[in-house]
Amino acid sequence: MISRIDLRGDTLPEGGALRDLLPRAEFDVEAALETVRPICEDVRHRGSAAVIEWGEKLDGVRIESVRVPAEALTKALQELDPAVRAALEESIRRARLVHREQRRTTHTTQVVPGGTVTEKWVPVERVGLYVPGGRAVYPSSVVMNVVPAQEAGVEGIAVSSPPQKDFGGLPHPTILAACALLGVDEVYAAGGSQAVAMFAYGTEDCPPVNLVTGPGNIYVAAAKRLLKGRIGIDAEAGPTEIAILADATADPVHVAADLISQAEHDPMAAAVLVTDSAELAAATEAELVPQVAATKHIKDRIEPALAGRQSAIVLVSSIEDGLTVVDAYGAEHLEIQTADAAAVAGRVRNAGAIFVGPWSPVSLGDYCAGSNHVLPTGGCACHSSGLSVQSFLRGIHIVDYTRDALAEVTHHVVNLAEAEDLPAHGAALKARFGWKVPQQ
Ligand code: HSO
Ligand code: ZN
Repeated sequence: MISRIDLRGDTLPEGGALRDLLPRAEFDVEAALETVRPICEDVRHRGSAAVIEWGEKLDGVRIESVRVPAEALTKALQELDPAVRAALEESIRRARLVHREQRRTTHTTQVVPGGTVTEKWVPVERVGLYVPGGRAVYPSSVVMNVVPAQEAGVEGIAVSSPPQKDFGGLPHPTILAACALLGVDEVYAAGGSQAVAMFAYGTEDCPPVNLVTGPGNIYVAAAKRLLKGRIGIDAEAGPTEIAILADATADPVHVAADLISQAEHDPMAAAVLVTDSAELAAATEAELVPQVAATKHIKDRIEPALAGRQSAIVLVSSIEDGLTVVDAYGAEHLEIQTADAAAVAGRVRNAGAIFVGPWSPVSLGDYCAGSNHVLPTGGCACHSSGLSVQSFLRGIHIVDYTRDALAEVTHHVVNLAEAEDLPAHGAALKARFGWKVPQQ
């Protein structure tokens, strides 16, 4: 059901060579560019009519209007199951606690007497938050996108999610209810690349945005890549990944359940166990059989995800080597289920989010830990972070020098400008001092 990679024995290869030994699916965004280019162009030129037509073709439902009417949001909230409402409210409350603390404060550095640089944090004016609605619907992703945007102080927040055949072409009602709970009233029934293009170019219904965030399928990722520059993007999210670094102290029942939990997302989802315990590896394999058999999405997602080349049990000689492996892999989610888990977690360099010990499963983080679940996939954790308040802010430097402070540094600027063969740069300072370099 899940393959094995045995890295015990010789010393581990370095960097790229190690990465090549580790399991990872192809996520060929480049190939999807050709598919999404005409769709984005069409939305650019024909606006909402194109969004509606592509929705009809790709989501199988024709809608009257792309903007979700306010009454639909109110109705969805009224009809929301009270238990789901309570859970969403708790998820929002916890996420706010964490994200509120990510706010940045304006900071002024006095570089020299009379010369200051202030860094001012300014929220992006208008953002488009994408919430997927294909294989599964993700009201939890509404929370994970909207809360950091709100805590950052973004004024214009628009959400888009694919129109659903079973709900008269509206996005899923739980998504609408989550928007209503969060006070977001600008919601669109658009999915895939047409939604990203709508946000980027704007239509008669949806003014253009500055930044698009949120997970999505390969077409959403391709549209983000295509339109990046015109809009800012958070990341090109690929299929979900869980890696678990575990030793003999881990419970195979938990390990198997957690691997399955993320395999449930997608046949391309990755589940990777890295362990120095052959016993735990064998026990987890054995445990996967009955647990997988009892799942709801066994054939379409869980079995293919676990059997795919992106998933494996990786055997290592020691937890030390395990740390090298998980760093090379750079998982979206990394669980540490070892003795002294907090200390081991403290040594991890590359991961989207780290879940410490037996009582912090990834599913907790997916919904109610307070952490964000929009995280870097595909190894991007070595250079990127998950969604946060910071994703919605820009730091602007404000430079303020007096005459004396400028005079004092002019010779340095002039010399550097000469060194770059850009004398007019130096002249811009000399012009202020009678075309001379002021005396030191
Ligand atoms: N594990 C997904 C998020 C999610 N799980 C939403 C359940 N719902 C990517 O972090
Ligand atoms: Zn999940």
